[in-house]
Amino acid sequence: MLVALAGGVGASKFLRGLVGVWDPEDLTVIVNTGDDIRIHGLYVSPDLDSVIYRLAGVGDDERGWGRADETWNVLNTLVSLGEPGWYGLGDRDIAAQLFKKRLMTAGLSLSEATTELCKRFGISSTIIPMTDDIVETRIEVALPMRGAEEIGFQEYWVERKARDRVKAIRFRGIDSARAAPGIVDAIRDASAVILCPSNPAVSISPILAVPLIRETVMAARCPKISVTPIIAGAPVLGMADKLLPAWGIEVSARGVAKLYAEFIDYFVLDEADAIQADEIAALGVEPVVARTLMNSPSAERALARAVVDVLFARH
Ligand code: FO1
Repeated sequence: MLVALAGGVGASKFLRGLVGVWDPEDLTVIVNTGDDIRIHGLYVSPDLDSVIYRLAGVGDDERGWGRADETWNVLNTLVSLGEPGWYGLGDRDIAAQLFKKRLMTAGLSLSEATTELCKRFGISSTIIPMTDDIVETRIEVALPMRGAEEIGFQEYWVERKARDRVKAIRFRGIDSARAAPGIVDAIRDASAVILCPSNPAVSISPILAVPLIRETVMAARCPKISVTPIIAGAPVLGMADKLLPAWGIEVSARGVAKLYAEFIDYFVLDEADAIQADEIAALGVEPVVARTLMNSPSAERALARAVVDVLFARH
């Protein structure tokens, strides 16, 4: 069993590649929920949805998030009623949110509702939110004329387009968050753990900050590998460059490798950063140079193949 720790867009592309070269039923994906947002009376888990939609083959590849062939009638109507329109929930997406809301109102936990959603979408991998408890990624920003203020992650990322200077990142509720059912056993039984190419500060770190998940990953004896989300000093997707410095992490493959060096065995860096391989090796982590830009389904598969080869050809 492979276990992958995942954020949203980058992870979902890598995972689509992975299920092309690895038995999907032999894969458990643990997904960040710190980005979750309550809006229009719905509980939206963008990272979970990105993974589900992409693995189900219904994700939008151009935007990266949400569903393909989307229409926006519900959101436009809400806006005409004076409701906020900054968060782009399309009609098809809202249908899935309504289904999830019905399940959760009936008493299912987020992880149970996710299992049901995956079943309906025909996904054979196991997808588990990191916790069923509420954890919120909060960003302390310096706002013009208002000084320091803490805002929600989606407010920072989507509404304010990451334009504010980030002073701190906090995961509210993390200390008491319990790993969702199935996670600890999956990591204990894993033949390898993969850290997907996701934002280290707000996608992978919240997962590893759930106390029991961190403990179990650290104690797991299987090989652990991380795939860089940074190529040539810039995030492939998103705005990680705005968030990493708030944690004193250099925006580079080397910077991300350093963050995980304590527990990973391998770090996959891009060919463009091959020059950093020696420094990564000096951290006690084996560097693996590969093409990491996932600009086509075949590139996603090739990257996943490179990861699987490292994990199983060398052990
Ligand atoms: N990202 C945006 O940049 N703008 C949006 O309007 C937006 C809407 C949205 C709706 C559903 C969903 O599942 C994801 C959505 N995202 C949007 C992406 C998402 O909020 C972030 O990219 C992730 O949280 C970062 O991992």
